[in-house]
Amino acid sequence: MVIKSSQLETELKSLNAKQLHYTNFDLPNPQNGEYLLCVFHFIPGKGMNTLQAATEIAAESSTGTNFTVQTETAFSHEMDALVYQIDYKKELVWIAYPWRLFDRGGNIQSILTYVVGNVLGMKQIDALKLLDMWFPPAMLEQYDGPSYTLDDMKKYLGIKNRPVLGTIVKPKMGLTSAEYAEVCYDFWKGGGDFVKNDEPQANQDFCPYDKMIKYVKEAMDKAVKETGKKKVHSFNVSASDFDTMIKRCEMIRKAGFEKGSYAYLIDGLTAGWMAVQTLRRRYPNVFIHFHRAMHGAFTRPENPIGFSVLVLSKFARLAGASGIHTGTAGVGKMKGTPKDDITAANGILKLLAKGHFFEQSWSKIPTKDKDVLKMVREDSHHHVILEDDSWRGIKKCAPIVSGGLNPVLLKPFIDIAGTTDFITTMGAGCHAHPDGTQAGAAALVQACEAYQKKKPIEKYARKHEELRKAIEFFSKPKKSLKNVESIEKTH
Ligand code: CAP
Ligand code: MG
Ligand code: MG
Ligand code: MG
Repeated sequence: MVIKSSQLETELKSLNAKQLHYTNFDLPNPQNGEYLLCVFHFIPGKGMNTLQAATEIAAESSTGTNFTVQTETAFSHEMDALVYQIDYKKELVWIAYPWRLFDRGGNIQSILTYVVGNVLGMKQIDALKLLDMWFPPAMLEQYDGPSYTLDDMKKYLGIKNRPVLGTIVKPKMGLTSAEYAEVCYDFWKGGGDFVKNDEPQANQDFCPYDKMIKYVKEAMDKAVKETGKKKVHSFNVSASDFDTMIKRCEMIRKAGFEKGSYAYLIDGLTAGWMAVQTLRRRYPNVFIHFHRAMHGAFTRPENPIGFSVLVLSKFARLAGASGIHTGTAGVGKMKGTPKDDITAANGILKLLAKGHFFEQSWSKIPTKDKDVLKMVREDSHHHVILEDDSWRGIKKCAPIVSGGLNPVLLKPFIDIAGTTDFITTMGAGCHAHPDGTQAGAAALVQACEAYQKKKPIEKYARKHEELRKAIEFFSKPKKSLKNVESIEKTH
């Protein structure tokens, strides 16, 4: 029996008959497997107290609307979402969603349409931000989760105990297909592992998609031959429609790239979750790279309406993305904090992970199952898990760390993240190097070598020219912003 504060007692008495259907502070065990659990930062709109507003949100995000309707049935009320916990001081509300509400067979779009759908636009709230959620094991089984993982990519590349070192071709747009491929070759020749299309790359007339694929293949073959190392390219397959997306995937597959040497990048928020899940289901042997462009509209810390980086990342893992950008914890150019970005990275890497509020096990871990408990313990030491036991749970999803990083910032980020189990992609951090892309790639490789040898990069740079120049260039204080303002004033 939950001890109810006097404020809660008062608010319970203020509920109308409809609102009373959408609350239950005496749920015997919210984690009994029946419910998807969500916790929101919650501020009621004017004219309503917290519980009144919260039950309105629970209604609209499950079975209800703004009036009781004559067509309700005993069974429809079994599907009511339930407000089951409130922290008035921290302005937090917990809502339990009967997971039979959702489309069967594992559909992320269906969940999002409920829990962060209409409700984000309702008058009854001034703040509604989904901070964390907990998936019951029986629900996890309905969802695909990742298939081709970072472990597979590292095995293909022959990498152990270090991040996959990547870049994004820059300028972001405007290179011809051949110029684009040149940059790929230079990065791979310089020692880099992984090149991605930038998030807007598509079939622009100055860089036709089929030519881009053809020249990248030639660049990759040349670089592999000259370096003796495997390379990967992540192609942006986001498109206007399903058929065009599949056509792009097939063009890549038929261009002669061997399994493991290519990934499919999808702008998961602007292209949509259907695209993400389609790629996962059609191409289980390909790394599905989720770029999160547009996420800031929902996740920025100052946004009162939306969802957290952790929530977005957990949904990406559930949908089966092999990796998703999780931010640089403020080390790079994007807003972010360790609390937001590192919690998200851990939340999608581990088999058992502490979120902002819930501890999520991504596998059925019955208390007596000693194998799985052993795996959980091994997992915390980053051993490869779920390789043979993927039936037991949802495989890992790789943090992809990008946005304003450069070789000087590699170790600072690893120190904050506490893991090297990620892909890093540095755009300007490579191509702005004074000696160009090959030197930029070499500087990144050298910064990683220094980390692995536990040597300060300044010391390691004494014998590594490219790294020395990178430190000089990227450590220079940026031109002060006031010059920019003064230029703007003169226009
Ligand atoms: C990085 C990037 C990535 C952002 C995405 C860009 O380029 O290619 O899209 O990192 O942000 O276009 O800005 P730079 P996030 O390396 O030149 O910054 O990873 O936070 O989703
Ligand atoms: Mg009910
Ligand atoms: Mg409606
Ligand atoms: Mg980009």
